[in-house]
Amino acid sequence: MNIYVINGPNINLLGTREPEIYGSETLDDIEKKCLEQGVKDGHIIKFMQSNYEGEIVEWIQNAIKEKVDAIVINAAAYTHTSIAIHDALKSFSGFKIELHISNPHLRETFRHVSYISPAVDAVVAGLGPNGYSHVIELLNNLNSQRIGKLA
Ligand code: CA2
Repeated sequence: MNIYVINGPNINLLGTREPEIYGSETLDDIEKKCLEQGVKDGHIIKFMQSNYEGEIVEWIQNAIKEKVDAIVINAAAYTHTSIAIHDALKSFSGFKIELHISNPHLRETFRHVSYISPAVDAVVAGLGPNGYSHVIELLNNLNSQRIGKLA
């Protein structure tokens, strides 16, 4: 499969502070593990991070154009605000997984709302930095069965 892993604002700061919430790995460490898992499973993975909402929208549009099979997205704070990313994801017909390192439902109430969840097939949250490679592994089995897909 061809997979885009898209990361939103401030995720480039992973490993620099708040290790009790996000762990101590850097984004480079996470990318490395993710790509290793991808090679093991025979996937082509493009790993991206941006602090700009419009750039994330363009990457999703690019995934549509390039007929990418799956998007894994940690939209970070844009999860809780972005109708633009919601709309772009709705237009992508491949498999979509919303990913969070922490479990936003155990945190401040403003993190309890996700504009991304209604536009994706599945949500994975609270598994720490390892969530990324777990999700890549999961995609092997989930690709052919989009059970419960309402979006
Ligand atoms: O748990 C997640 O993965 C989040 O998407 C992370 C976002 C947060 O806004 C979401 O509610 C949940 C924040 C990412 C910022 O990460 C930092 C890590 C270390 C230092 C500073 C920021």
